[in-house]
Amino acid sequence: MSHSSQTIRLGIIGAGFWSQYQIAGWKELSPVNIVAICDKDPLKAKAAAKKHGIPRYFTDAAQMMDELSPDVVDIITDVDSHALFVEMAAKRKIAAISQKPMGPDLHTATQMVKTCREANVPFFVHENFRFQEPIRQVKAVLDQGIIGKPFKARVSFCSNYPVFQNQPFLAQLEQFILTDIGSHILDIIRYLLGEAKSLYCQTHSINPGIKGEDVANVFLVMEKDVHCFVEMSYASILEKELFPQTLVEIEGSEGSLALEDGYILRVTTKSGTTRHKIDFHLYFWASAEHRVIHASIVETHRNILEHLLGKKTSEITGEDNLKTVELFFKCYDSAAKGTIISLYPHP
Ligand code: 89V
Repeated sequence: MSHSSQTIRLGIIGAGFWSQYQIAGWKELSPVNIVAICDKDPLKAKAAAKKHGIPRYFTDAAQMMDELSPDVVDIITDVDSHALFVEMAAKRKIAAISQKPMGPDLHTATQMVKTCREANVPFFVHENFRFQEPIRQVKAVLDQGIIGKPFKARVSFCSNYPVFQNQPFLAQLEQFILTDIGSHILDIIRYLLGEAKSLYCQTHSINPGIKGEDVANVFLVMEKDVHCFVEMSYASILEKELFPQTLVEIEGSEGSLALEDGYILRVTTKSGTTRHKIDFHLYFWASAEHRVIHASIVETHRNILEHLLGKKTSEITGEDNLKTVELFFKCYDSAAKGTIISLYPHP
């Protein structure tokens, strides 16, 4: 599919909490025309169309695809419906973007990637954390070789933020923190440090009001021999609530770096330490508490758009994201069995 001189015609599936921000994010990018929105609830679909100036609304995604043949659909729905909509799009040769996590299990996610590969249809997962400006800047320091060869890392996302208020379905998930936040954090680790060769994971269920686990601690050994400790929690009552910050510390042969509270990037070498505060765009539609994530939505969309316009391969294709999906489902296997899981080498 080549759209080099065209506008990309986009259909939105889902008018829930995140949809409003993803629509706003798409509207920041000029060659995109949102042609319709679909939600099974007609009132929600109609209200979202009115709010965002979208010309058509539907309650049936197949009907939307058949009537309007969008170039791409952005599937912003609960995890259990992702495969259905991706398959619906692939059958019609429409490119698809799935919200994370890609699928409810590794087998389904693998099938989704296969379906799109066989239909020769571009498929992306809306994995936005790696596009956060602070994470991009950590990667730039690593790529410049300032701290030498990394050998140890610690990545932390620990909070007591009431995430269930905006997204009540999260409280009903049997597998919660590794699919919801692990999908982001383990993807950041792959982005910064490459693939893992083994992992060990333990989980806790602390909040009695939710079905799944809300704490996960993971120890990864990376193919490049970095030892990486990852802690994720929505049960952490800390002195300072850090949501939605991801903290990172990486030690290398020539120095160390840290992404600290307040988006401060510290770099230390034998010549000393520098610290600077990382700035990122504050969009008018972003909420104050999610602003780092909301800014990253635009960069996520830009990356997908460049792929659709034939400019470069996206970082977040389904093929790539399947490696992240494999990591968080293997974490569940490790926690259930209490054993270290070896991962296959990746090409
Ligand atoms: O992006 C997300 O996964 C969101 C949040 C960071 C709030 O958990 O659900």
